[in-house]
Amino acid sequence: MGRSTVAEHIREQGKEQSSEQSSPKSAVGVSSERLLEAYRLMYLSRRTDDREIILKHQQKIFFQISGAGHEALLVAAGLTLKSGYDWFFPYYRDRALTLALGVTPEALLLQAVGAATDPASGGRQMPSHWSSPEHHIVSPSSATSTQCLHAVGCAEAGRYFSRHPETASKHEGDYRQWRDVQFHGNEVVYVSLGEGSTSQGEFWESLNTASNEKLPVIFVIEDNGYAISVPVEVNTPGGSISRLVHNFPNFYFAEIDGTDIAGCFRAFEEAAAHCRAGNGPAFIHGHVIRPYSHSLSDDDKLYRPETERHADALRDPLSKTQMLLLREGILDADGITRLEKKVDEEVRLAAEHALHAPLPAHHRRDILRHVYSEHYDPTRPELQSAPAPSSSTQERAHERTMADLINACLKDEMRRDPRIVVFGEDVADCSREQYLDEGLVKGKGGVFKLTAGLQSEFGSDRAFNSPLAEANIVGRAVGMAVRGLKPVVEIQFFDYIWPAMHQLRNELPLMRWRSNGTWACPVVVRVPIGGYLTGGAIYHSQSGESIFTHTPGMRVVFPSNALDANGLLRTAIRCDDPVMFLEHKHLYRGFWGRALYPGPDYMVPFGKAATVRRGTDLTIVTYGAIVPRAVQAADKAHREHGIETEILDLRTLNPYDFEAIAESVRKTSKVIVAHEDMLSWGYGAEIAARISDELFHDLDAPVRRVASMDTFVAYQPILEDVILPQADTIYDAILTLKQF
Ligand SMILES: Cc1ncc(C[n+]2csc(CCOP(=O)(O)OP(=O)(O)O)c2C)c(N)n1
Ligand SMILES: [Mg+2]
Repeated sequence: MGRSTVAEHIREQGKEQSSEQSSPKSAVGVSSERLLEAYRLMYLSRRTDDREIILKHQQKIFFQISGAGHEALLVAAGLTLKSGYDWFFPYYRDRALTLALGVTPEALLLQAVGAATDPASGGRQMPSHWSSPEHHIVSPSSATSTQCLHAVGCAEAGRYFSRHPETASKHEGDYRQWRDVQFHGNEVVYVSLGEGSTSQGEFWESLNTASNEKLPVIFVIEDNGYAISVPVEVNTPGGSISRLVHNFPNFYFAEIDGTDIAGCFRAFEEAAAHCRAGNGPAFIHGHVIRPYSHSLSDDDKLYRPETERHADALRDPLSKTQMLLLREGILDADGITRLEKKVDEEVRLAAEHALHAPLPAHHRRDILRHVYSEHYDPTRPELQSAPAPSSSTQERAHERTMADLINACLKDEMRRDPRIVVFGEDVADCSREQYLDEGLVKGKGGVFKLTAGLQSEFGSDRAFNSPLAEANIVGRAVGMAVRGLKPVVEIQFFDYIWPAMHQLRNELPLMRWRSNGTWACPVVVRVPIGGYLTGGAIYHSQSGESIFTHTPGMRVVFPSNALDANGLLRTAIRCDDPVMFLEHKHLYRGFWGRALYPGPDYMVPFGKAATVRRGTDLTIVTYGAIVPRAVQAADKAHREHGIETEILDLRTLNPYDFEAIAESVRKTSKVIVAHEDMLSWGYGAEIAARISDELFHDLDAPVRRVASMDTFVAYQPILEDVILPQADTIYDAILTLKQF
């Protein structure tokens, strides 16, 4: 085939990938067709960036960050890996990757203008936040490195479905109904980040698990020498991330010139072969350039001298690849001009379409769409079922604790739904399975034993220990849930939830909204919370639920008794949203609120308060461990003063039952909002504000709050007693309020 005929052939083929096997290799070991296609995509990527830059200067788009200088590495990745088969967690420089996978320039520009028809986010995310279910590109956040753990979880899910293919089938009546599970035994997962972002702990946490589990993840480090203005040696000791990681077992490693297209193809082919063969993960460290500033909000002349920028320009992958085409005789100057003109026109048309695209509707209803699932409504009253205790007299003879009934619910649901996986710190019975098999040990099953027996019954594929790293737990769960698994993970103590905060605030609850409903990760995060432990002290007694009720997209559940815990956990597991399931440690094994096992299908809907005590004089709105204390206080106030107190147990904090609150307040005209967490900026502040706002005319007294002091929980019990609200604190509040 002559030069221009090759070019025409490629142009005819559009984005179609050429068959590497059947085409003769050029001198650099890559076929002419593939090199030509690579150049077309690289040029397309650069021109799309350039077009966005013009549009930004014209104020027709609102942000721009380019992929310039990274194109060779990314086109090689996109043409080597399989679109819609492998999985992709790219970062913002990966424009060329997405184009190579088949995303159109128009789709990218639709995001830049924030169009309603932006397929990645419907105008919700900045440009360069790629997402496309069709191409298996999963919606990212802007946070550097959180995607690494998602990639790991995604690879684990692929392996799980390959080992248990029967679990992929749909199931009516729970979140599975809306999950199309796809998997291939030899799929790989791509994840990329900049060299600066390798400083983040979550990157290292992801290497840890990928290595340990021999997962087919290709980590791509796009090393352009700078993180905004911070040079590589500030982020990376010694300046080479390759040197730092090379002791991780099971990896394929390649450190390459990421501006040399042929070398990039070789590295990705070898990496993919290593991963597909099940040998473990791969790590490709590509040295690239950043010819433009970090973004259009940055000016690199402020921190990079002309000499350095000039040296970079000499390595521009576009000119290098163009030279290669000429040198190899694949295309002559005219051919290049023709190809580039065609791409220019394609980009011009794409921009024109994008600029005429409809803008998103900005009604409240539309804006709130996809904060939560539209499929499964966990507040449906029909979910409330009657408990169906066993008819055996032996079973009926003893009521079970909250700990027992949470454990029972986990077992029931794992029997019912083979997609549930449970992991966290110490949750397995015994990681060294042989000790269990040989009957040498009984097994642990959680520091509070809530997951006892799960590994023994369901196997180590479904109940296992995580490393001691909370972000690792939640981040992997996100990646698994995106693929259709149902992770029910445990954070050992609420006090240690903070390392996972990025995942819990910026990833898990946002996936559905930021992708405009195309991706979701309905994970359940179980967390022991709260004090009254006499000796728990600062780091085993904290509350802090309002931080999560202040996070859109996250359901927050806080049961006060065994039966509710059982029914609410079942709803949490079956529903289609992320749920923070808060379990008060002091209620786990107390005598308060024990119940008979209600059967394997007992459910309690979210957003429905329980009236724990009826009364006409005043209302207490509360939840969790304050419920029994409020009952104690109310009983005393009745005994001693004849006061009739109504107590509402909210049971779920988001959503919460304002109707029940309003109904009670209309009856009593006096209300106390009581909780264990600190007073200031606590959960009660919002409830109190809303009551004052919406029920002002029904009130005969100011809304009162009872809560802990604005400090942490001390070790010495006499200090803890003063810091946390007690039954007597509530009793005093009842008497004071009654005087109005
Ligand atoms: C967790 C987090 N911290 C800070 C930022 C702000 N930020 C965005 S990009 C960036 C630099 C990233 O550098 P690098 O990883 O080298 O990627 P590059 O931009 O050079 O491709 C920073 C600090 C962020 N997005 N996320
Ligand atoms: Mg960088």
